[in-house]
Amino acid sequence: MRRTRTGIAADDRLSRIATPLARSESQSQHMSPRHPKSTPPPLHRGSYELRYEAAPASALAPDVLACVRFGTPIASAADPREIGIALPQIGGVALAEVWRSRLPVTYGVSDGIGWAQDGEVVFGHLRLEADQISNWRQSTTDAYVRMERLLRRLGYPHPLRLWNFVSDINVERDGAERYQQFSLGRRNALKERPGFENALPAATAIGTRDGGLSLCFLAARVPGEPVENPRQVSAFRYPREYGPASPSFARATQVRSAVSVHLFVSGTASVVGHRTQHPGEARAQLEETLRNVAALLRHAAGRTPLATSYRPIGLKVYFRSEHEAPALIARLQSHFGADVPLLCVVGDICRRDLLLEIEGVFVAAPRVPALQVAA
Ligand code: 3EB
Repeated sequence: MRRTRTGIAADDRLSRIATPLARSESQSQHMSPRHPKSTPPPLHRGSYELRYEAAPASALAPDVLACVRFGTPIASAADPREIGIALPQIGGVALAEVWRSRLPVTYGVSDGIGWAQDGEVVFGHLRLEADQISNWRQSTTDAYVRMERLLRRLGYPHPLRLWNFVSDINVERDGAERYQQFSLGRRNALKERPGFENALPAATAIGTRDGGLSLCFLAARVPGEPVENPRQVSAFRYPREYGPASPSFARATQVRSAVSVHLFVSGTASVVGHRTQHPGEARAQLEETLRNVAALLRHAAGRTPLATSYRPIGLKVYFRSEHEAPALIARLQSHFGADVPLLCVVGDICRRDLLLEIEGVFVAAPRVPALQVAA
């Protein structure tokens, strides 16, 4: 599959964007050109969507880009779209995070990295087992460099959303927490792109106990727009007390298409300014986190003429401990609505004093009613 079907009546610009491979190398030389404030960023095609759904029992359908399961480690999946993360799931029916496309999907494994693409985006997964990691800083850099190389080669040089699952993320060795070593390694790879601080993707970094590193990524042919949170210092500008390298991620990535605006919200926790609020108090941390998410959504809606208000398509919540989780889940449902798709797992949050973290994908309907489409 080389040429992709054009699902929407694409204007010329859109079909040019979809022309794969040949141009991708040169395109990726000058990564993430920043768009002057007056020119809107290139439109995405909106070819793919996320759904949290009951984990499929049989082989994946052809339209699936990725199926991420939690708590059921997948030893060696024959299908690279099958991704397993070793974080136990709690709170009701087991859900999988399923990304689907309405364009033809092709998939494969290159340089040990599983990937699936649809001409607009690629979803991929790089796994390092414990015995492949001797130095977390160096291994993280190597993993990111490999990811970047693959993205350039496939022609999707713009990461929109990254997930980092780092075993024993709070463990301290030689005076540095593993999260800090990871952070330094990630920055050392990403800083190879000129102006990388202004084009950071949304991200999550969560601890497992499986010994290894799992890096999952969603990347696109054209860039998304980083969004920061007015209640929080940009993670990239955290003071040095949190480690020698500040974390390289944006609070969210906004992705505009002709019919909708999506917002990929990074792992969000009880951090105001740069400080943890309410250490040891899960309920209070949840309330602070909900205020952070609300502030981010307001801010994102305010800067986008197309978007009115965002509604969640799916929320994922990481709890440091199962203790208290039922009451916290009930509170989440009362805040976002009982029918919001909610995927809850137990995992270590990257700062020791944080007890929970929320990430999500939100969508805003366009302001112009004529453009509205059925969900
Ligand atoms: C915070 O606000 C909480 O290092 O990729 C959240 C999301 C956090 C992503 C990352 C870290 C990361 O600093 C921690």
